[in-house]
Order: sequence, then C-alpha cells, then structure tokens
Amino acid sequence: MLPIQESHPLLQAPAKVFITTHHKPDGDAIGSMLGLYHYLTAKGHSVTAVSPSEVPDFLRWMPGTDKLLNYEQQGDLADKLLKQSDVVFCLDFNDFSRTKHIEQPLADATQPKILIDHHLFPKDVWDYGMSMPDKSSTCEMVYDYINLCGDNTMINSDIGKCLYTGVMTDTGSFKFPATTASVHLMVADLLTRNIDHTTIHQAVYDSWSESRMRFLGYVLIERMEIFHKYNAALIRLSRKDMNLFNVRNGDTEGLVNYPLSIAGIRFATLITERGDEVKMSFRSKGDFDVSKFARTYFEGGGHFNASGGRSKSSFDETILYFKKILSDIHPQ
Ligand SMILES: [Mn+2]
Repeated sequence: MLPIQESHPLLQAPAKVFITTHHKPDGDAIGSMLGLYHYLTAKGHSVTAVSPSEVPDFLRWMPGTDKLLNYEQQGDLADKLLKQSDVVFCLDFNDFSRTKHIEQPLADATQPKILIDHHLFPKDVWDYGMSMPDKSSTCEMVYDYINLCGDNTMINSDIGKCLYTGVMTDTGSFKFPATTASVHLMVADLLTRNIDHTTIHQAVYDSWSESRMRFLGYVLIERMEIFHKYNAALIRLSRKDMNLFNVRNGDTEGLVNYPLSIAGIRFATLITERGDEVKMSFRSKGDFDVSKFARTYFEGGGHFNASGGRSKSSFDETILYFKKILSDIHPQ
C-alpha cells in the first residue's frame, strides 16, 4: 500500500468517487464517510457514499444521511455506481469481508482503492492509504487527510459535525487512551466551524426510546453475569430477548461497555444471537488485548481494547465455550 499522498493525482480533476464503510455502521463509520463525502463534493467530485446496511436511528440527524445509499436496499444501483467510479475510498475497516454484501464487488473492482482506517492488521488489498491503529478514530484520520490535501479552510459546519460525531463515539466521549492531544487539537479546530457540541451529544446519546431504556434495565438484571475472579463480565442476548423488547438496530450499541463501570471489571463480553450467527463484542480496560482474544478464539479482530468476533456454534454452546476459555486463560 502506497502512502495516501501518492493518490492525490487521481483527484486532481473532477472524478467519480465511491466511498464505503463497514457493515452495521457506527458513529465513526458514518461520520467519516459523510465527512469525506462533503469534502470531496465541495472539491467538485461526483461522490457516491454507500452504507452496507441501515444507518442506525441515533445517527440519522447527521448532515448528508439522506444522500447515503443503503446497500441492502439499493445494491444494484450501488454496484452500478461502483463500476462507473474512478476511485474507491474504504473507511473504518481493514478487510473487504467487513462490508459483508459488498465484499465481492469490492474484490472485483479494478479501480484504485484507498484505505483510511485505524484497525490492526489491514489486509494487503489497497493501493493507497493510511492505516494507523494508534489513531482515535477514522474521523480523526479524515481530518488529517483533508489537512494533508492543504484544505483545512474547507472544513465547514457539515464536515465538522460529521467528524466530531465519529471522534466522540469512538473515544467514548474523549475518555479512551487513544484520546491524544491531537484529538483535542482537532476538536478545538472543529469547534471554530460553527458546530454545537452539546446538540451533537444530545442527538447521539439522549435519543433513546422508552423500550430501549427498559431493555437495558432488563439486560443488566437478567442477562449480565459477573466473574469477579477473572475481573470479567458477560452479557448474553438471545433472539427471544430481543424480540420481547422489540430491539431495533442500534439499541444494543454500547451495552457491552456497562460492566466496565463496575469496580475491578476490566474485560466485558457481549454475546448476541443474530440471524444464523452468534456475534460477539469484547471491551477491555488496561493491558488485556481483546483484539488478540477475538482473533485467537472467535474469528475476529479489531482494536487492543475493543474488538468483535463470531461463532458458528449455537448460542448456548458459544456461552459454554466462552466460559471455558475464561477459566483456562484467567484474564486479569
Ligand atoms: Mn472507528
């Protein structure tokens, strides 16, 4: 993969640009995609931005959400626009398979592909890019990219709102270790672009439905197990649980973090029965590497303190297997 600066000539003249991100997009995925969308559009390019699946409700206020294509509903159109594009940007993922349904179209596309991402161990499938696992968020990297292009003054309110959202959600509201001085300098700069951070926090975090709040109460009482011996916690969500509370896309967002607010708990896992798969999310505090844990046991990966994986076994078998690993490895 060549440094991203070497891709600048591709965008010297107005081009058709295709942007995508990972399946089940979060604030950083949508924020980085829309931030780059607004920037490249303002530069005179013709930009298509495609989300592999539905944008969760808590992000729908973001400027430009109405311009996004949802691959699950507009796959044919997205495929056509991908084929017609001159350049492809991939944001916030490190392996085509993270886009789920767009995996094959991306692999088949012959256009130059540019990666902007902060997950560990990217696949060797991009022509140009920035892969920086130490960065707080892909939004921070899109900000760096715009600066690298010499276009800091083009960062307007729309771009600012999008990038602020992603850096806020990926840093746990500026709490995680990756929240470096460069993050705060970036945020200081964004705040001069006519954005209101209080409104953004409220739009993202204070937009729960009543049933989501009651679902959280149910989960914490009925579905959370604490293993003090291992400083670990497990939350399990069956399909039945989610049907009972009419759980929607995005309603399970952040659930995995709750156990980490218990004193002493440094490793939290969420096991979710979803479709014909069992999905897992892992979070840690301190020096327990959940990216390695996910890679070793659950075909996954991600970041040092935040990762995901899956299991092809049944929901109940996965829970038993997880508990066995816990007692084998004794995470501290
Ligand atoms: Mn991210």
